[in-house]
Amino acid sequence: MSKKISLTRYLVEQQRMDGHIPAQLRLLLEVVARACKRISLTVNKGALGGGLGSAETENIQGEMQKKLDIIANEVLIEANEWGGHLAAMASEEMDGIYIVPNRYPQGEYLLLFDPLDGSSNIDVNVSIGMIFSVLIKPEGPGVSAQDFLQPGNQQVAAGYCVFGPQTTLVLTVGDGVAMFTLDREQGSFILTAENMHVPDDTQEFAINMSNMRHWDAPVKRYIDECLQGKDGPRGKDFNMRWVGSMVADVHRILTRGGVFLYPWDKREPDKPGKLRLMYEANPMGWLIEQAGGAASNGKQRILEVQPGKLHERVSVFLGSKNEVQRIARYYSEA
Ligand code: AHM
Ligand code: MG
Repeated sequence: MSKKISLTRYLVEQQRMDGHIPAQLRLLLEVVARACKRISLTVNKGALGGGLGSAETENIQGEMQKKLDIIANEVLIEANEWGGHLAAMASEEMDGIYIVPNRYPQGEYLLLFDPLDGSSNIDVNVSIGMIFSVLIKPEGPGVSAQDFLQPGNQQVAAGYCVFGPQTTLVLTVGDGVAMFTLDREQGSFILTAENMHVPDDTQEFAINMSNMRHWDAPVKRYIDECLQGKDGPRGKDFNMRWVGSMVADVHRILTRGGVFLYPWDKREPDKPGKLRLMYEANPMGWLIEQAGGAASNGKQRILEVQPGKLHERVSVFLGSKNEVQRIARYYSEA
């Protein structure tokens, strides 16, 4: 790329292009990016920044919270509550919604986030990230958790930030997927890839294999065929990668293709899956679709799943289109 394009310039140009994004949405995305820079600094300091270790508290999902889960959540709320662009926020780390306090103007957007994705990787210096999704508050007075319960196809912006060897922000406003890399000397995100594309085919899958005995038949069939490689029905060898941070696994897939699976399993049969629909699967699903891939729960497009509650869970199959379609076919044949 000959001249450097900052995130600010990219968003201003998006705003100018046929009013592609409204000014308030541009502000929102800039504020989210600024919060990501702050979280990135804390992540980079590691043990020196007081961000490692357990907070000794549990979130609504019954998961132990790490100090960094709570720090990142606070950074995102503080950064976003005063700008006048939001009506309310929802997070993996908060039971209910956070309504913008009365002392600040209320905007028309709703922001959802997983402030720190891949929490089990924080203390071992492996890539982690944050994921976000933006919806428009339905018309009417006040704001309630009900206002958030919109399917993913209603998102107006979505993205994630990976805190890895590089800090990388990836986003969509419904016009393809763009990637920005944090230039630490300048303190700004610089455009480093546009129109990211997930190849239709792949020879790489990502799944937590230790859960194999708990999977249902279609997932067992799909992975079994991958493992048979050249000698099996697929006629080609597959490679496996599993970072254990969805952001890092999805980032790899957006960069070079692949398929990511977090299926329903028998460990918790009453839950539709481990990952959360509204602030993990929906934003990632939309990004992958915007890059030409597919995202399904095995039975329907993730973006068409109607959420029944804020912290709803879902099975996730996303990435290279032909693999995701194959898994969906195995479900329909089962
Ligand atoms: P988190 O948001 O609490 O970090 O949990 C979600 C993470 C995903 O990033 C990742 O894909 C998955 O959980 C890893 O699960 P497992 O521990 O089964 O490997
Ligand atoms: Mg997560």
